[in-house]
Amino acid sequence: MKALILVDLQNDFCEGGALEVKGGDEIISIANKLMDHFDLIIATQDWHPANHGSFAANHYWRKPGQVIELNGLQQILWPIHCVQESFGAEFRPHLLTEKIDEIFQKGTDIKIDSYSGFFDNGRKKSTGLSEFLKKKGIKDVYILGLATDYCVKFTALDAKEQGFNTYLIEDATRGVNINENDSKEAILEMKNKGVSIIHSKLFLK
Ligand code: VGL
Ligand code: ZN
Repeated sequence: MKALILVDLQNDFCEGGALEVKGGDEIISIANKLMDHFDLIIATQDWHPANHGSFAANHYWRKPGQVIELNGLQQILWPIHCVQESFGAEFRPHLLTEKIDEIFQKGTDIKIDSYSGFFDNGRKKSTGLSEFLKKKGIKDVYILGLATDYCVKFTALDAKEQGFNTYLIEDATRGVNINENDSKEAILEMKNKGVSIIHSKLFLK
């Protein structure tokens, strides 16, 4: 059984969003076409309270891009994004959300960020995604979405670590690239840790 995980296909990561990822919108139509080829469709949703500790605006004199210590972990500060119930946190309007079987929200605890769809960044709390996939008999997990160098990467690494055959659909991901090569390095790291890097044309003829 194969699952497709759509990582954070939300307005704030697409064109005009608060944490806009270049080319983010190009992924939506690929995701729409791919969904029919899988047994189970999962979406993750970055879902922060307005006072979340990853927002630069919630710290004195801090700007996006700076790194602080948040509860003992290194934390990159971001612009305010994906605030619960806001337009920015909604899925991109042309995403065919009726095909999504289950949504896993993350980043809800103000004291800790959560890039992976499986665990928070301190790996203390599980979202329940791993157990959910196992209960559904899923062995193969395919991942696409935003952003390659953060949420996609950590979701893929955790999927592999949880024992799933893990595939990254590379042409259906885009990165933040604070440093020019971040996405390239993220893909290399996933590959080195056993994630298979594939292209959507494997499914779409
Ligand atoms: C993400 C930064 C902050 C992501 C989420 O979806 O990759 N990046 N929150
Ligand atoms: Zn976030």
